[in-house]
Amino acid sequence: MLHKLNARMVDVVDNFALVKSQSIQSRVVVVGYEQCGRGGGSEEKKQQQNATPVSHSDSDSVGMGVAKSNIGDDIDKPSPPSAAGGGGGFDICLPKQPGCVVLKPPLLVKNRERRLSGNSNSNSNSKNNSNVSLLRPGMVLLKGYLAPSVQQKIVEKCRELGVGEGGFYQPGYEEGTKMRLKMMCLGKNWDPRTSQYGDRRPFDGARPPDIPPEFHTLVSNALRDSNAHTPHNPLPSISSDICIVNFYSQTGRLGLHQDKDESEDSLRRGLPVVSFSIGDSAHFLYGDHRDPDTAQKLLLESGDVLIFGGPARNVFHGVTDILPTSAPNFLLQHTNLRPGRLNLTFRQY
Ligand SMILES: O=C(O)CCC(=O)C(=O)O
Repeated sequence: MLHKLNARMVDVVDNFALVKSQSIQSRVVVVGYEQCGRGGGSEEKKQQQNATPVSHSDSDSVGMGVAKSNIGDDIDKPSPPSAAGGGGGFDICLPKQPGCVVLKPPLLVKNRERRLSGNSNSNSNSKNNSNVSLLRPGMVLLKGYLAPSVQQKIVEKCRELGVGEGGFYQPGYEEGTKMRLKMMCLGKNWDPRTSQYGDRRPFDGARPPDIPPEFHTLVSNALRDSNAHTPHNPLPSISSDICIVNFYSQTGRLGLHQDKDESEDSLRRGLPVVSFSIGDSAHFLYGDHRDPDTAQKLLLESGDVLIFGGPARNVFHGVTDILPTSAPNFLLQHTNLRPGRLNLTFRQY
């Protein structure tokens, strides 16, 4: 489809270097940095909302007691688990539009996106430690920790693994009801029907893909940087052998639950869960009880890393809603990530 170039677009196109072009039959469609993909964007996001959790009074999240095993309204109608698309899994990215040309943003736009993501160096996960909040003992938020290029690589890797064997599928509970997200396990499989870890997925026998080595580095760097801000109460490091990757569409959610299917030793030692948020923002609840009314509410945005371990290891947590069109433009531009949110939680069994 030929897009009309408005005055802003002309300006944008004037300033951008063409990095990739596709000639489709006799016509080329040029789509500017702001417009290819989902549009909308996060430039207007109010970052200060996030630093301080506010008290929560939503009533539309029903808690779950044992790790993700009680049914809340984070579920869809009954049906067996299914990997979308035969042997392959659900594709978290949309097909590229024919003729859609990805343009390099000018320095001004790049710098603004880096500022929004709290990073000055897009080649590392973060060099900027100023956006660290201790939410409660053992629970640390690294705001905008993952640099844009890192977020992009994570999406690309998850997409690649997600469409293959052991990739994204829609999980369901024992009762046959489905969770309101797509899931892929790396390292070990977590089975929502039994709340247990195993080497293969019971419903199709697939082995979970390995955790990519670069993900391990990100996790240990995040823990190191988090501990630098809490030197008197450092969290133990982990050698993560499980990563649960969730993809929430814009109607996705996950009820309040505890992560307590890891080994007794891991739980006893308070080995932290390290969680990466990418794509659309989400409202995240956490608290001491499976009660949304007393839980604290936090906005998790693309690039945020949340860590909970030590005294916070058993915190109840969940996702009440996904904020539509809140993903950063750079990410949509470069990955064509579907509307929704990608979340990776790393744990050690
Ligand atoms: O999506 C999130 O931020 C939380 C995910 C989560 O709680 C889980 O996978 O156990």
